[in-house]
Amino acid sequence: MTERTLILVKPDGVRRGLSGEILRRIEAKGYTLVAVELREATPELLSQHYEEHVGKPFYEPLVEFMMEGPTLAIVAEGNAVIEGFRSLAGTTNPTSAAPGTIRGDLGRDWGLKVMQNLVHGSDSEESSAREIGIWFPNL
Ligand code: IDP
Ligand code: MG
Repeated sequence: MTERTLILVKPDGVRRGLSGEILRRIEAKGYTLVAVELREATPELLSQHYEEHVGKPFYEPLVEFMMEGPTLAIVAEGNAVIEGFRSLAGTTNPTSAAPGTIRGDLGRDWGLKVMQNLVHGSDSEESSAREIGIWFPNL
C-alpha cells in the first residue's frame, strides 16, 4: 500500500483561514487526499496523539491550544509522503523555519507558552499508523 501520513491544520491555522492554503500546498505537491474532516479535539484524544510529550513543560499549554477551536484532520497519501510533508511544513519553530515552508511563510512567534506553528505531520511510519488510528479509526 502507498504510504500515508496524518496531517493536522491546528486551531491557529483554521482560525486564521489558512486551511485552504495548506490543503492547496499538499495537493500542489502531488499528494492525494484520503480524508479531510473538521474536528474538535478532546483531552483524551490529545493525550494519545501527544503521548511522547506528556509531562513536558509545554504539554498543558499545548493541550489548551489544541482545544481553542476546530482542527482540520487530514490523511494524505503518496510515496514518501511522511518525509515529504514534514519538508513542506518546515521546522518546529516558525521563526527559524525556512521561507517556502508552511511554518516559514505563514507562521510566527506570538510570545505564547506554546509554539503556534499551524500544522502537525507524522514523523515516522510507526507514528503515522498510530496517529491515523487515533484520528480515523475507520480507515
Ligand atoms: P513537531 O510538531 O515539529 O513534530 P514536536 O517536538 O513533536 O514538534 O512538538 C509538538 C508541538 O509542541 C510543536 O509542533 C509545537 O506546537 C509544540 N512545541 C514543541 N516544542 C516546544 C517548545 O519547546 N516550546 C513550546 N512549544 C513547543
Ligand atoms: Mg512531532
